Amino acid sequence: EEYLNTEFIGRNIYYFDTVDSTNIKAKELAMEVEEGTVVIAEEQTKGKGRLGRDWLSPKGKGIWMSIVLKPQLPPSEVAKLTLIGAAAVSKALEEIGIESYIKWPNDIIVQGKKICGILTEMSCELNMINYVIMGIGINVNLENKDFSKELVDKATSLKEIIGHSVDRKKLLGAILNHFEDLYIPFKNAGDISKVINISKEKSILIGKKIRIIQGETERTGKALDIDEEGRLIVEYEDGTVDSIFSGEVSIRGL
Ligand code: BT5
Repeated sequence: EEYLNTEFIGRNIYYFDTVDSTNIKAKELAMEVEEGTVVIAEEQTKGKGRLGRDWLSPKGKGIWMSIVLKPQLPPSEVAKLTLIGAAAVSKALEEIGIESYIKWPNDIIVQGKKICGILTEMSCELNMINYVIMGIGINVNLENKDFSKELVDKATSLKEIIGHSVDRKKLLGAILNHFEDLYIPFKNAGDISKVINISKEKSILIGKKIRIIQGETERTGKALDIDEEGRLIVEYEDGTVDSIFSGEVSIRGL
């Protein structure tokens, strides 16, 4: 509260000690709560990543939260919300002195390791969004021992980076403040110009050789840019250039 400067993002907070997933809880509440409501938990027992993957969410060590959004827009606009979330997290980290990179579309990377992931889910009807649940998971005070063997080399936390614990409330406030700041122009006027600037400035992909997985197909190419719609522009190995809306992207060789 004391860190929040927003009009409506995070003005209504549902706080849980333990939940299966804040995205699931937020979905249950979505139709009856106002826009900007945040569901947050100390621990998730079934934290979700994309495509059915798990998200490690140990008790008291992270920010595991979901924001309920109700933009009156067609579902085709929803991919942009993930970029807004990533930009807001990256800006908030900057505020506490942490340099981060955005791995389009939904990861935040610090010192080459994943520190935050975003899972955006939506419900729509008649080609309009009913609600969007934007799930954000940030590794704040996890220690090396909290990560599984397979995660320890590819994930990190703020505590690992800085060497001491970080105030989760302060960071949460900063994220929500930045989020609202970037979300309002989008909701009111479809304007994501600021978000695109941040996405490009902090992009870890632009200029790199990447692997793009979309459903069954996997291709390699080079990430050239992020366009004004938030799409990643890719040059494939055969020289053709395409822009992609979403997908699974990994940096080749990593
Ligand atoms: C994501 O999926 O990165 C989206 C994660 C979203 C988590 C938040 S927490 C609040 C809200 N409620 C939920 O239930 N979810 C959201 P994806 O790009 O598919 O990455 C998932 C992969 O990241 C896993 O397969 C692991 O390899 C790795 N991973 C799992 N837990 C991690 C962690 N705590 N930190 C870093 N990497 C992790």
